[in-house]
Amino acid sequence: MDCIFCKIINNEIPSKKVYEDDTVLGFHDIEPTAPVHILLIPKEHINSAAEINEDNSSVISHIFEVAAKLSKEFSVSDGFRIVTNCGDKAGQSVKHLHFHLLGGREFTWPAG
Ligand code: DGP
Repeated sequence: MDCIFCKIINNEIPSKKVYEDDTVLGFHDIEPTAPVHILLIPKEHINSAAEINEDNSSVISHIFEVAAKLSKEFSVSDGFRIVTNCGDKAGQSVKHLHFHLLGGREFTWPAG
């Protein structure tokens, strides 16, 4: 499968990793939109949030545990946003489930 994030997981493409364990990888986004912009991905290839199900969902809670830990490490725990774009209409450009952990600036709501 020609997936850029699977290649990052397999070290075929370099990335600036900030977290790694058996099931989750965290690395800096190549096009940051905030002072802290980390991508958290399951190592298992899941196309998007639309494909989370009872067989693969345990990694999602783990990703949120990692996000909370990283928010403290990167000193943004007092205000951060976690975003997953799902599908073309929502602007998902990489078809491997990922959560943007954004912090270090003010955020408006509702998001555009
Ligand atoms: P989305 O638009 O929600 O699918 O977000 C995809 C993000 O992935 C986007 O913010 C840019 C980032 N990205 C794409 N290719 C690479 C890459 O090769 N390395 C890194 N670190 N980030 C990437």
